[in-house]
Amino acid sequence: MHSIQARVLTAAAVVALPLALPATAWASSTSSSSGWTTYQGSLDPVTANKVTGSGHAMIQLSGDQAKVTVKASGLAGGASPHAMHIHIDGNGTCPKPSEAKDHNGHSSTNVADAMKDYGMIGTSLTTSGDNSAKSALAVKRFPSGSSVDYSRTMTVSSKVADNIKSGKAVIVVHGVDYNGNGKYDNVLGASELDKSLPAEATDPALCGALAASQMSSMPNGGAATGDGATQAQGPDTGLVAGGGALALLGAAAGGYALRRRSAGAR
Ligand SMILES: [Cu+2]
Repeated sequence: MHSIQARVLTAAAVVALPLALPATAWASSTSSSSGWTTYQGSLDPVTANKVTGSGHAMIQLSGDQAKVTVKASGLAGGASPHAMHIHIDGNGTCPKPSEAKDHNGHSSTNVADAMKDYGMIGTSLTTSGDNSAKSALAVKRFPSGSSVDYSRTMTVSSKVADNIKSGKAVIVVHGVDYNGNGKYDNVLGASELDKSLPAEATDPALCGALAASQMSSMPNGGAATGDGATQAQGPDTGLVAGGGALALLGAAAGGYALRRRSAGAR
């Protein structure tokens, strides 16, 4: 009898607790009841790839609509395009420095090395047009230069939406300058996904897992209100010859994930 009473009292206390929350907490939690839920994550450098930049990503999700904001700085400069994706179906984590491997005599992390952490490409964060994995490396439709200021509202697959909601979605910005010479070259050898490309062009630079957030704006006050991409189109960088081949990255990455899965990863 005593324990039942205690349980009832406890239940009553739990019910009463939310009522004690300040009005501001109610206001921010209504963002989900109005249909939009916000997910955020800081983008941290993949230090194994000699990256020192950083950034922040936010996705506001309602059904299959995603308002995506990515801000980053300190990336490989010049005209280097930076492929960016929402990765899914991995562990929802970023590669640790200890996971670096030898590539062409240099300790670094490539896309395949990090696959178990952040999974395969679910959405390509292109500036225009198709945003599926088919556009994984559509270099003309990604931000370029040392900083990124990206905002686009897009449709995502239900699989991607589910990954975002379950904390398995990871934002990855690619393209590194391992040897600091201002361009993508073969210091790390060829890309494991496409031998016609330098690994520097496809290796992960920044990475961040998304988590549900009560804040519906970016930390620096840069609220994501714009529709469409704000990032100017990057110039032709000479990687375009690999454009068709680059598009294969999605298929190659997907194939890699499938092999992992059939190998008993689940
Ligand atoms: Cu990616």
